[in-house]
Amino acid sequence: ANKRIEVDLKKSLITQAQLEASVMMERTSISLAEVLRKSNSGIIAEHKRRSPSKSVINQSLSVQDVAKGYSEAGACGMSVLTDGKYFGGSIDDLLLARASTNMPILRKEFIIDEYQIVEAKAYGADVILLIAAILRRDEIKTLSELAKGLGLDVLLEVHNQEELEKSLMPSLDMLGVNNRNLKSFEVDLDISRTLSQQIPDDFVKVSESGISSVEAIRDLKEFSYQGFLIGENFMKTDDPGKNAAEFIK
Ligand code: IGP
Repeated sequence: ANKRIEVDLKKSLITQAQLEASVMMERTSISLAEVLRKSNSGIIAEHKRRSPSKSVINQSLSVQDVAKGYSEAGACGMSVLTDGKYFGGSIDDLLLARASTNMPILRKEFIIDEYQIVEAKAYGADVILLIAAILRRDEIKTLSELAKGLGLDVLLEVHNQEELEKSLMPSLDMLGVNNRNLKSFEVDLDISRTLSQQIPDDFVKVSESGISSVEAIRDLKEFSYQGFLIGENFMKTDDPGKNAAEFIK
């Protein structure tokens, strides 16, 4: 289909037809948006080994143990980074997480091609991330409609008003405001506060990145956020599940 994805196809040695024949395609997805609407905590806990802004975060724990820890802590959902280049993840991490928890799982990836969405479903994801900064409006539409057709939830990530305005459409379930500037890596929770009024109420609002205290969450709830995506703060300890539990009780 798309030229940009040919490299990935060769690397994974699996065709879209093979993905579509996977037993996981029959699994009923769990809606993260629904879980967040009903939850008080709103915690989406991320598995993150390393990042461009903070090279090593946690290289020693298995994704299975992290998934079990987050599950036991009572998190609403789990985010699994499958990007290898910048975050040291892989598509197998998604499958291993799926085997270890019943929570809804978000595939955290730079999605630019339909193949990656079929792959997400075939490896057990319930939600995909689409990043407004790297996609045109027509691409967001095509990709989100494909995801909805597969029963997946869509989390659309924005960082400023322009990205938000170009992206709003009914095939999105959640609007994520990334507090981290993807170029400078600077974190500012004011970005969530400022953009909140401009997000229509039909979308579940998620605040992403740089959240490190219960107080910050309490404050963001005042701005009608119902989801809080936290990675580094949980992963930097040797018991991410225990750390997450502190945010949920
Ligand atoms: C988690 P933090 O600061 O809690 O580790 O952030 C998550 O928001 C972050 O990993 C993230 C991300 C992304 C990673 C948000 N959007 C897009 C890769 C791609």
